[in-house]
Amino acid sequence: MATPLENWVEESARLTKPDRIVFCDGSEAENQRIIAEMLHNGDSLTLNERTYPNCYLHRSSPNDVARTEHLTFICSPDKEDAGPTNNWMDPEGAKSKVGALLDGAMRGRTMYVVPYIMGPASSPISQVGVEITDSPYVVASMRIMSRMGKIAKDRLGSSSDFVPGLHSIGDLDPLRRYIVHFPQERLIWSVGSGYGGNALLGKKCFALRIASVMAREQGWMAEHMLILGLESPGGKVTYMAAAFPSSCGKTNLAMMVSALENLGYRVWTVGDDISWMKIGEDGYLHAINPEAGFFGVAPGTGVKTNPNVMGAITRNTLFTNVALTAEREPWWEGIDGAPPPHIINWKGEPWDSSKGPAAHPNARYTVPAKQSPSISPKWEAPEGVPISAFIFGGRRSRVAPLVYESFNWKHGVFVGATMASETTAATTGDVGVTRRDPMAMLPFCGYNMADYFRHWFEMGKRIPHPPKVFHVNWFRRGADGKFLWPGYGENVRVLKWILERIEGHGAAQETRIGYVPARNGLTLDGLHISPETLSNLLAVNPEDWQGELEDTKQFFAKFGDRLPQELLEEHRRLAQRLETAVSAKT
Ligand code: SAT
Ligand code: MN
Repeated sequence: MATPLENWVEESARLTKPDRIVFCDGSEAENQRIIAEMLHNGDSLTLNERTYPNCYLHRSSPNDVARTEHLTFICSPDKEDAGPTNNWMDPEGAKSKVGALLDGAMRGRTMYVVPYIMGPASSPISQVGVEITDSPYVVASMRIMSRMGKIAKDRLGSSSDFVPGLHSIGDLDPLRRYIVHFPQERLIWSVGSGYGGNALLGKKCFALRIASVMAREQGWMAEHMLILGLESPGGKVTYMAAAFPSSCGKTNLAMMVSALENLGYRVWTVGDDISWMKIGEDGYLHAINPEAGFFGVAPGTGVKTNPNVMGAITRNTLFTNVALTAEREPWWEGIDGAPPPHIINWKGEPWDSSKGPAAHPNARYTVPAKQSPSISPKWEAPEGVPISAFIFGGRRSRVAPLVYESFNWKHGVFVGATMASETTAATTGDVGVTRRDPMAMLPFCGYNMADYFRHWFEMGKRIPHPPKVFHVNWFRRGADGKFLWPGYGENVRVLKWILERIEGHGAAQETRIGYVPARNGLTLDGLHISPETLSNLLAVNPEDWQGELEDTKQFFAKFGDRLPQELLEEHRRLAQRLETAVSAKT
């Protein structure tokens, strides 16, 4: 009898009509064939074999360089279940509309069947997915980003317990591009894009949108969070998970070289983008990183900002839309040093600075996680790592202080639900516009976010030792428009304070919005920062927060009656605290 996987492959082949079908085993020999196919297609090339062994540059179509949120849909039978923050199509309508684009889409092409595990192969928290794709670049990327091939096929056996994802690059025309999710069937269809989160279906589509639905049903959490371990003097490691929107420094924070290494503080990387968490027998939330690689933003990455990744990406790495030097090495803005002569830009054209950036602002590297010198010895622990803190954050030029701690879990959920950030190049659209992005999940929650907030409150009741909840902002600017905080490796000073708060001895000062570090709360040895800058960094300006209150009120109103009352209560409490602050001043 045919297995559920075989049936689905046959059904997909009947629809997309490929010339041939290849079942991927994940072997090195197969990888070489896939790479040969990429090179043959003419959109990829081999990098300097001496300095960048087994590294390749892939150039995407210039109209296909980032996730396209406006073309991403949640197809639940009831529109209300997708909620006001998601695009919705009814499942049947989506099947016929997107089905028509997939019909015959693989004619003349090879269909690759890519079984993969999200999470360590032996972890009970891990899940199996299968992606069908006609893009060899996607196959090569999935091999880095997940445990792909035989290992996944073996775990699946003849079971129907996998998330199917059908992907075709179609004709790459944005007018015929759709990324659609069927949460009820746990099915993903994607057509018309070969880029990142649109095409590597294990990542945002499965590990966040579909998994968030599964997590709510089954009592766990699928979050857009990095996972790091902070080692303190004596060798104890405390794990924290942090949610920032795309391209706000999750990878750099997770892989940081600590500025306080001489004091015994060091950061270990468990994951840089996604966290799946279940309540462990010890009463803590245990997190695994479902991914096996990092799909990080290249521009701005250099020896100063992320030395660990710079050491990792010199081998077995796939670069996308970076520039190329005459030495056939990858290049981008923010990599160390002045641009060498004769650069070829991300579109493959000779470059000079009059032509805009040489690398696309959303250019990426795809690198196996295990190549990072900072990788945690626990990164593949089947039971995951116990999480002591959640850290929310975003890019805010104003308003949000460097760090603050919420009063309790309920307030912490409010802090996450009211998060906002200035938009980046990770998604198409305007850059630098402040938007509400609750828990950094706005583009990634597979169901109504009102229900998602409810799920957070429910989890809070069920976790015996819930993480403490913090908010950080590395991006606050002074009156001169310059960043107030140096960021990168110096961020460990904030992590150290968070650790001390977890342990119950960090010096803090209560403000209207939560606790901020007391005057001498942050360890600032070796950092030149004036007392005035520090007080600007930590300032809570009641007038600014009045504006936040108004904005979050409007945001919450979108959800109508479905919004948990707890959020409105927290909103009222904050309003009251701010009112006393404003009237005390006048
Ligand atoms: O393109 S991805 O969605 O994988 C990257 C990101 O937006 O975080
Ligand atoms: Mn992300």
